[in-house]
Amino acid sequence: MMEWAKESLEKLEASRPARLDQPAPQPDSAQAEALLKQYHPDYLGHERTVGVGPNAGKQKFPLELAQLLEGDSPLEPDYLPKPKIETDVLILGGGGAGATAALTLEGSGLSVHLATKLRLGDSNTVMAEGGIQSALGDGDSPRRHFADALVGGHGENDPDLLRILCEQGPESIRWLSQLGCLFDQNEDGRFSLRGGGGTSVPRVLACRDYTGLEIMRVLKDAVRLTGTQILEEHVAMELVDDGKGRVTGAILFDRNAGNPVCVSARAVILATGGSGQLRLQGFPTSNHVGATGDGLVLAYRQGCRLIHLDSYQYHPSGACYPEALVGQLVTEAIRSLGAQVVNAEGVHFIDEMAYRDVLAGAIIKETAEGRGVKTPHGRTGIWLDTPMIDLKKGAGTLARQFPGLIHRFARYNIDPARKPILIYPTLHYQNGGIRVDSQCRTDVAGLWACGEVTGGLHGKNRLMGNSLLDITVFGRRSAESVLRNIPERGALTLTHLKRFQVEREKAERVKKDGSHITVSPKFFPDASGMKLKPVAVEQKQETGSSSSNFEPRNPFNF
Ligand code: MEZ
Repeated sequence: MMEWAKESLEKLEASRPARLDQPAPQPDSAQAEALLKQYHPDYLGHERTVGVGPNAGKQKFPLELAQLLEGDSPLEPDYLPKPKIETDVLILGGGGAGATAALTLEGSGLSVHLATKLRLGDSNTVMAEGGIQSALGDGDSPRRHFADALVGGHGENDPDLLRILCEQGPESIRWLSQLGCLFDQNEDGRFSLRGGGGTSVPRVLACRDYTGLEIMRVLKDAVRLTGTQILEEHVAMELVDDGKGRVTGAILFDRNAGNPVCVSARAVILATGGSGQLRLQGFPTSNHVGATGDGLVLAYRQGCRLIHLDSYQYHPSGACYPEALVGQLVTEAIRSLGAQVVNAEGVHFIDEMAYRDVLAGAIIKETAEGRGVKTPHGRTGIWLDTPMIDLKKGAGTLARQFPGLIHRFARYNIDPARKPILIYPTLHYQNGGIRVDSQCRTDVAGLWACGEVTGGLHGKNRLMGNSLLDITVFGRRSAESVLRNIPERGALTLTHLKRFQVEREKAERVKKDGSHITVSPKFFPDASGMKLKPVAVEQKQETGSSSSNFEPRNPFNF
């Protein structure tokens, strides 16, 4: 097993007894800053401003996202939407935030449609493993939760949003439990709480290492019992507006029928999730196949400001071997239970519970400076010494606490309880997003947003377990705000597209060189081979944007 890494494995095993009780080196603030500035992908200049829209010439965006924000709609601006569906509330996105919003609207008397480009539940929510934070433990409080998340977010979190998140934590766990989520409990019947990077006390509730899957299981079943009309395999192509700056619905594309469907809605809630599948700088990702940042593009064209989108989270422990698992999450909870990060020389080079961005920078540094382990596929990672957990906590602990991990690696004859696994940072979370107020209102009337598509809450580095809480708290809050403020039905136009096009024609960058304009949103990652059917879209779509050696192998390429 892993014969190609024999020499390094021997070094790791030789250093293990000494490492067992040794404190890990903690970077001081100057070292942490240097790791970020020199190695973290956010700081390497792979970004630019955009020439059009509300953030034009101001904030920087990753190059891949900037191109999409300046992109062309798959629809012509003079396309005249005719409504096929009339509803009160249209929710775009079928993950945890969208499902929570739908559940909250049940019984309100409003008609609700929920559209998802895949199936209900296909989302980053199901990919979340390690847990959900809530200040329920002894000595904990929402204030303490707030302080931890603010420090972790480099102090850039929106304080109102963060306060709401932390205060609503305990009530959200009650709500999820009453719906049927089975969070792990101790023998005394109290919730079992784990620590996470940056949590000053144990605060993370979990369902072993499939917490998001369990939450989504419950939300999905519950939504199917409501009056919400679920439009699966309906891709959101464009938001429509009344011609005076208010969103009044959306144009979807029915992937089965192969035609557009115009929905007139009094309110639209965007819950389209993240954008890891843009694979910034060619990084692998832990994200679901649908996470292509569609909501960012749609909202931006309507005039919504975006915030902190120069900041992405590269989860330090993405699988680096075997090839089939590259990019998949190896939950932080494993590190919090004692698995150490060790380089090719057997050196435990940093505290594995350092903030995610600092730890990711440190791992990239080790590999860049030649202290990583090369896989037979040409990748380089460092060890996560998983057998340490059973040594520290007793035989069988790893398998009991992380059945998902054991099962995933067993398919490739790897037993993480016996041998360490190789990890490398994976693109995990979109820290920034659409700017919203404390009622989840965007800059544009008629349009609300919640969950990963929004920005501000997590500042520039989200702590583990705050995203599952985010979708619960703000999924509910967005729906409650819609209930209080729902507008009347409005006209359906694509006026914003004309405005956007005019603005783009005037923009300096575009005048010089229009060749970079692509069709956006992206809808599906290149490697998936999935496409929208309309000819107009296929003709305009650019191909083969990134081909770095971080890209996963195409499994169809025999
Ligand atoms: O919130 C997360 O990102 C999370 C819990 C990830 C993990 O490591 O499991």
